[in-house]
Amino acid sequence: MSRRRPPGRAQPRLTCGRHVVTNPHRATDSTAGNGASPASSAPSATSAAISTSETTSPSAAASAPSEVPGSVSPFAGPSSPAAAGLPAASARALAALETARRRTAYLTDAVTEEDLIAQHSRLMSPLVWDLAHIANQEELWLVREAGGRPGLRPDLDHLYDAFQHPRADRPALPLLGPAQAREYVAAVREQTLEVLAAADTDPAGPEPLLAGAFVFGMLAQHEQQHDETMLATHQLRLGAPVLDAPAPPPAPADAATLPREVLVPGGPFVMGTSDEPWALDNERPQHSVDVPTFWLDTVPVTNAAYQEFIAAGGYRDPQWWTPQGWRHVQDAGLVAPLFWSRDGAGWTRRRFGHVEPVPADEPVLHVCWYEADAYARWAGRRLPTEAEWEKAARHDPATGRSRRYPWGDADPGPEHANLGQRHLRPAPAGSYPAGAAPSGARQLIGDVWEWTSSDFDPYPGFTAFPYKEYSEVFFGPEYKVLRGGAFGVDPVACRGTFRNWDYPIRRQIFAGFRTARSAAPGEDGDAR
Ligand code: AVJ
Ligand code: FE
Repeated sequence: MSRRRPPGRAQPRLTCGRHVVTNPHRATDSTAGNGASPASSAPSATSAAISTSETTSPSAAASAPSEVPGSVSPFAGPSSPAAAGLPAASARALAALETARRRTAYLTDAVTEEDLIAQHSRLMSPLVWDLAHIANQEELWLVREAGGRPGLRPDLDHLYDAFQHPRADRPALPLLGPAQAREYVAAVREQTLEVLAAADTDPAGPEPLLAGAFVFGMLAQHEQQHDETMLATHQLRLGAPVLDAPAPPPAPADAATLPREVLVPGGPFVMGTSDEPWALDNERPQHSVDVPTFWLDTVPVTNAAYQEFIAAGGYRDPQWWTPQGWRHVQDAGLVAPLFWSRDGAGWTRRRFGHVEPVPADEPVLHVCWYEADAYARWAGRRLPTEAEWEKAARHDPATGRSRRYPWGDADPGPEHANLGQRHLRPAPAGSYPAGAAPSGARQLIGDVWEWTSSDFDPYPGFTAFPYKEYSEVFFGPEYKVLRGGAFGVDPVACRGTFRNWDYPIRRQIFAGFRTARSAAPGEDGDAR
């Protein structure tokens, strides 16, 4: 603690000390009544300062900042005074770091201290570990590496090094308690902002970590990825609901009449990226991949469709499963997606503390790769490869270019995709027509992560940057790739090239899938 500045001192730039803890949805959703307001959410100087930009009703002004128009993240704030005069890349980094921090505060302030320390599942860390890990990584990369400073608590590195302690062992470590972790988080951020204000983030600058503010963007993505992990911990946690958000809009009128599948004509496309400034090492470099003609589901597989697989005895018939999948389904006793329970002839699910009927038209969630793979085989189809998924999401046949997103190059807005934890569930299948790909496929970005058939492998020409432990140590057949992001993924950590990966048995992540099939001869649509 000795090198740390005393807590509570004035923040030179930003409102990042004691965080805004109210749910940002409350400003816009007067019907949200089930979120227990945490005791610590009393208005503070910080929330008052942020609410000054509000133009909404007095009741809203008392609770939380209103949404930034056009932003898909409800945690995005009005642009900070500190951003004035910063170069564009630095200002973008500042906004991304602040957005991540508001979400971190919301997720960790929503529960009691006891709950923060508890391990809600052996698959997950205690929330208080994620919280201090976020700060420790920020200290390592932004304060020490980017800032060239000595740092605040190098003595903590080993406790918060994910490679030294598996999740199941973390509760037994001498971790910082909730109050200490929050002080650490704030003290690191104070230094980060000083480093950012002084950094040369010129995109053409000589230092690859700083150019385009890459390392700041990397840490904003890191924090958001842990926010997603903490959201998964919230989903596993038992007890009364503490999070809330408005429901997504109902499906558009044409959802019921969409074609079952869309054609993606064969030929080469550009996979990965070499110029997206905050793309991580595993998305690089861009390279051409020849993808034969295939058909892809227009929308993700729904709960209704998945229930047909269950009702047809899919979990009891080895012909649909790979040998490892069949062994797993039996060893683990799988009979339905995680969080589902039988209710007479139907099913209910537990979702962030609410028990509710499984909605028929929502994309299925919380299935492992083995379940997705078995369903696809039962349906006479297969999972798409990672290259197929990315081609369907990015390739524009009119220009031959690969887009940043299915809808084009514009950053995601609320009309394009269900991202950012603006809702606490996937939107109905067929939603977001404005986010459709040129092929007509919808919801490739947002809603549910989509399992692909592919192992997590490096692209040709891959170089680890800035450290092997982000991607390289995970390459190989043990992990399957997921694409597209889910409702709890922030747009800073989601794009057409973004790659996620996990073990094929994992179900606590927000994963679903869609299926594909190779075109039959004559069904070519081949552009060559
Ligand atoms: C990319 C989601 C698999 O959570 O293990 C977080 C992201 N890397 N801290 C993970 C990550 C380091 C990673 N995934
Ligand atoms: Fe991490």
